[in-house]
Amino acid sequence: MKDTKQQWFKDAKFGLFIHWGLYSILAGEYRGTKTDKIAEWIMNYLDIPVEEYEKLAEEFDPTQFDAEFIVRKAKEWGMKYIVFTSKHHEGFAMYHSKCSPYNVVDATPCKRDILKELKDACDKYDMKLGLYYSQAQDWHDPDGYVAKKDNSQKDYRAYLDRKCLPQLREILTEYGEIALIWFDTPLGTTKEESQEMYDLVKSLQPNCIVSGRIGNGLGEYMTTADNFIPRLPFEGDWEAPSTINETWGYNKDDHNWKSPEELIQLLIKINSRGGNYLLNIGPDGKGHVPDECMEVLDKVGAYVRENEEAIFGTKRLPYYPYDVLWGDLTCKEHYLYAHVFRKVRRIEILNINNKVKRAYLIRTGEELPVTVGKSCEGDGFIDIKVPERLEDEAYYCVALELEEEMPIFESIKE
Ligand code: FHN
Repeated sequence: MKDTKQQWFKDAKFGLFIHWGLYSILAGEYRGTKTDKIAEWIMNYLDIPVEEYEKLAEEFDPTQFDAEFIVRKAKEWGMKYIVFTSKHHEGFAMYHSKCSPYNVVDATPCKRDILKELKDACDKYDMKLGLYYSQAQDWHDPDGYVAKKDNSQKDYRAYLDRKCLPQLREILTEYGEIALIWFDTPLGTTKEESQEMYDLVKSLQPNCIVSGRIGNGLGEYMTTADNFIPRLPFEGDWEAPSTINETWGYNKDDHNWKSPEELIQLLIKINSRGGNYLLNIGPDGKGHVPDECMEVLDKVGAYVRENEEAIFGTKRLPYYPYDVLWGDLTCKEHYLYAHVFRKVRRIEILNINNKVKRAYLIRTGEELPVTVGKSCEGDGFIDIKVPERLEDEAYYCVALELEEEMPIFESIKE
């Protein structure tokens, strides 16, 4: 079972992923050819030569990027941490790297250390900052791995010594406390090499969490596959990295935004199964986050803020033998939370054996009538009467204060 040993991560439940790099300038299209794949992979999928791709740096001038604005928004949306791409597979460092001139200060006209701006804003607003770092894939360094291509002539060790390990050292020594390093796509990295990276992180910042995708089973929490939710409550610390549309990096043609309702349901489903939801935004080349994306997140944030006690700090729900048709459940200590996603007149929780002290609508604190009993078949149930004025509403949450510490669910009898 994976254990980060960091209480903040176990409690966090909701985080913001930011994919931002030179690919954001291309926005899914290069010289008239569009990619129908994830936009940050455009260099790879469209076979853009390094000498051409790297020229994008000369255009990088993100006049609309405002780190404080993004951090304030993440706070407002109820998120507890941010993970930012310090270097994605393209190999471009979004901070002032001393070991590679291919970075946002030395190679661009803007000369802004984006990571520093973000870290300062996070410190100002008391937000945890984690850093994505593509450890194995580096499409700019001649010896970095490139997925889907021939890597047989690469001197991976030379790349590790020349770029990967020194850059990890930089991001962990030059920017204060880093909450976690989000490794990704280890490809051919050996167990010894992953261990070396792990040891380096821990020697520089012992409390910095190492993500699951360092590879070779060494991460301190499980990172699910992209947009993947385990079917059942999953033990240990884990996180589901997810997109709001269909891409991570900005693609001007991808308007397939999930609705606020879908995102709220996904968040609660992940939380009820014991995980954190790491939800991505992809600013454009100027640093602007698409308006539709912000609008969706504002609505998700309103639900999260209003019902924070039913999200932040919740624990994995004990195995529950069926899907609740009106919504979903989360729990912590003496509380069970009923997140109502459909219009209903009663909220029934079946196959449960707890005594309930009281039920209240989190939004207002108003107590609601609750009955606890046994069905004719002898199964325990809890039944809450929804006030008439709420019968035409959905997306609210009712808290149940229980006498016992955790909900006690019965398994379904034959
Ligand atoms: O290849 C990357 C992809 O671009 C993106 O960063 C995601 C985020 O989880 N990780 C990899 C694919 O799983």
